[in-house]
Amino acid sequence: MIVECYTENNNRTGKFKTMNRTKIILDCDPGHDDAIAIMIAAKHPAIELLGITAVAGNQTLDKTLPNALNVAECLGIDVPIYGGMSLPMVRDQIVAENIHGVSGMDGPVFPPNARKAEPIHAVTYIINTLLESDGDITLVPVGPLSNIAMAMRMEPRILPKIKQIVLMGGSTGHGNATAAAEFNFYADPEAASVVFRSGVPIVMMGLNLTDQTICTPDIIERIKKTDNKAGKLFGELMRFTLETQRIHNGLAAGPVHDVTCIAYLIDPSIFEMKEMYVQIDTAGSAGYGGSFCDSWGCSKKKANALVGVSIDLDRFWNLIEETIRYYH
Ligand SMILES: [Ca+2]
Repeated sequence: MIVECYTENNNRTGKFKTMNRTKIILDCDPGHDDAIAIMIAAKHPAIELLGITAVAGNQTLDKTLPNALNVAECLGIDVPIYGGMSLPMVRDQIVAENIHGVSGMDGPVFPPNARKAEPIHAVTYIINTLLESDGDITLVPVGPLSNIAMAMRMEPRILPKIKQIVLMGGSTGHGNATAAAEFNFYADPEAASVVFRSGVPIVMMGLNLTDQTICTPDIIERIKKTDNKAGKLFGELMRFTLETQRIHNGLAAGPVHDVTCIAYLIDPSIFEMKEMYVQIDTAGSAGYGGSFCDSWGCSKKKANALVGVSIDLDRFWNLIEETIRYYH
């Protein structure tokens, strides 16, 4: 579909004057930064959000799924939402309650929500949608990769149907769940391994890049000036993680990790990327869930991922603000 995009002043932006909208399925574990990824994906004219699938991650599925429904209801986002895997493929479950709170998305308080998830499993939805597609759908997983890996294992015929996978997870360097492993990969390392060995084109936004997207108080104030429901929710979400990330991870404020995937699909020129061979450690020792990114080509193996290495933060936050202004 060809769309035209206008700024809030109804001036043609030029940048997004005409474009093919990128069809995506957003697979998430809301999650504060997941909520903002939903917010941006649902409103930016370059993205066609086909569906939202929830997975256990930052919290258990009985919390992440209602969180997704609450965000959608709050912002008037009319896309189907599906519940998926409530447990990892092999390992015991972990959650990130220290960062995201008891609800998985502490901070905003939502009114009672009558909206229900669709009556089929997220993995079934992903399989059916891909099989019926023309191979033009991008999967955007921003939580543990349980839903995506299970879909690949249940129905391998989906593999050539996936245009690409743009994911948040892993790191070229440090972890945040362990010294070696980033949380999304550590929460389901076997699923991450299935995805990275699938042969599907992968774009990886890891901690090395996403930790730079810290949402400081001045950013929160700037977004607040949008003076709409999305800007208000943004502030309620980020004020909570600003504090927990400072206490638990020593960061100056809370990063919006997952949003980098949506920003990349809207404007990849914001990012510097590098092709690498990425291998996930599933051996169960100190490196469990770690992503070994062969940035020097030591392994001589063909690259299986395009990995984010740097980001233009000014342009990134401009894009976030511009998209939030589309809400009324
Ligand atoms: Ca997430």
